[in-house]
Amino acid sequence: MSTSSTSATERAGERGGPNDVTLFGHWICPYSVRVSFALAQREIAHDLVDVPPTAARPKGFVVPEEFVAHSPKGEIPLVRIGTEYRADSLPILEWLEDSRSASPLLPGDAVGRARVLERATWIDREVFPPMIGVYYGTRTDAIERSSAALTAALGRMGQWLHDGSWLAGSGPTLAEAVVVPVYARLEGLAALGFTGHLDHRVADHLERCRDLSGGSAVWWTATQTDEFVHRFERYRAIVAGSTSDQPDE
Ligand SMILES: N[C@@H](CCC(=O)N[C@@H](CS)C(=O)NCC(=O)O)C(=O)O
Repeated sequence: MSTSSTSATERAGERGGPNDVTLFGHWICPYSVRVSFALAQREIAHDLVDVPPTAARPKGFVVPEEFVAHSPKGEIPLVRIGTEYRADSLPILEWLEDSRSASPLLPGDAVGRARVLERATWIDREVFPPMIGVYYGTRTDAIERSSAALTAALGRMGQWLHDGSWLAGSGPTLAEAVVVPVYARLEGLAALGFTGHLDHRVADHLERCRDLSGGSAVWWTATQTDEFVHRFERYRAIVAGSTSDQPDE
């Protein structure tokens, strides 16, 4: 994903106004990528303040004071609109929907909205844990179990694509925002032990997502995939050489 940010002069609004939007995030964080996808897909001009996850911070990285002051758990993503802040990707995505009417990722009707949010939450609960299990896995059997669970979860998600091109409506929605970070790192996951084959509906959906403006804004380059893979290979090597099983974050 691009780490570029719009400059203050490109922003539609004045500092502190409703069009003054800043994302504190990082390309390697899948939760942050959900928000970047939504911002790009909806063409919401914003500043990006790069805050790598703790484990990915370069030596001497100084965490911005504004981030420390407003992120309740010290987690990315954090978004500021005007003078208000929100943390946690799913609440941020809903908040962005409520803050802007153009190019919505949530339907206007209550039933459609509930369906999108239910599916977005399902992906968060069922797809993300096995995905994280693949790259944080340090033992072959655990990685294989996570890989199988991720394949099964993506397969169940694929059933929503029986009747259409998108997960929860006639066009892309927040359900796509939530799953795109999984798709964008799939090659990296394969290098780290994900062996599943995608159902053809899911594979086609992945291609459609990549072609969206939001998708192309966050899709990983080969360099980003390599950095992700090397980071977790190093992590596995460290765990294999130590007595502790704990990640360093
Ligand atoms: N539930 C949160 C999870 C966010 C999260 O886990 N972010 C990680 C990075 S991917 C983080 O900031 N961890 C704290 C750290 O690295 O210090 C969300 O959906 O936004």
